[in-house]
Amino acid sequence: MSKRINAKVIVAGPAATGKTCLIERFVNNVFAADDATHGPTLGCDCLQKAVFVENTEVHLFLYDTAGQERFADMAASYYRVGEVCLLCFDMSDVSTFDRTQFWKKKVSDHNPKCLFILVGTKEDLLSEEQKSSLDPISRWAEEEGIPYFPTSALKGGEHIRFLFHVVAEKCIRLHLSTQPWRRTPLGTSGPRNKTPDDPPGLDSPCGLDSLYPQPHRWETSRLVKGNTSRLKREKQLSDSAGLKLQSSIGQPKAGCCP
Ligand SMILES: Nc1nc2c(ncn2[C@@H]2O[C@H](COP(=O)(O)OP(=O)(O)O)[C@@H](O)[C@H]2O)c(=O)[nH]1
Ligand SMILES: [Mg+2]
Repeated sequence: MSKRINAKVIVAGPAATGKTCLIERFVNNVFAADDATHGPTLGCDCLQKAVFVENTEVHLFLYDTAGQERFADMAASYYRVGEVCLLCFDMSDVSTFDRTQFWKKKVSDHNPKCLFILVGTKEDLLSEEQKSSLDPISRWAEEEGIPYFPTSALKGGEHIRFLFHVVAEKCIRLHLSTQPWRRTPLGTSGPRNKTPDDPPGLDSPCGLDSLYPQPHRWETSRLVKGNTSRLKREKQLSDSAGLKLQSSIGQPKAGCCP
């Protein structure tokens, strides 16, 4: 029987770094900027998508915050409930990386336990030479023990799927650490008995060792090509999971928080 967990993810960083486009690419597999109505995020939006990691259904609630620093405190109620924070910066404008420190501090002040993942956006705009000029950022992330993912919402693809897979794994680990009795005993096909104190980066390039040996399944009909019954199943799941939830400013709405 599959297990289900709800996980809350804050997406933060300066305005126009591509936070909304990143989320929309993951949730709906579209490039949001192609939509003529796309504009700056006001307050905080929430989108949900479920991801399967082995036999666990992880419902990711993605809080898409506004990037203007003067609005930072309006999203405080989201910072408090977030388990993981994606700190976004625009790889084509390195000054946005410096400003992620403001958002990191803001989230940490409200939620000292929140885990961070650094996300570089708009990688498609960089030449190979420009990409290597960002090596100090990778080194900073490594020194801080923060996983780092370069992405492009324009191109989409595996990088973004892998990023959210890692987010889901991280959330599973957090849930296991708060509910240790749920761990599967050693020797079964379930998760390995890792402890929450395991240092990151033991056997994974992204700084996280995988809880599960099997690849994930994605809960959306768009991303899956396969036989009809599987597609039907995926469609049913995406109908219930891929919906865009209410936008709200300041306070999380009932439907937006698991
Ligand atoms: N080339 C490129 N442009 C992007 C990408 N993601 C976002 N953008 C551009 O950046 C603008 C701001 O993106 P948005 O997601 O609204 O930023 P947010 O304020 O951080 O939510 C969009 O209108 C796009 O023009 C990307 O992956 N590649
Ligand atoms: Mg936005």
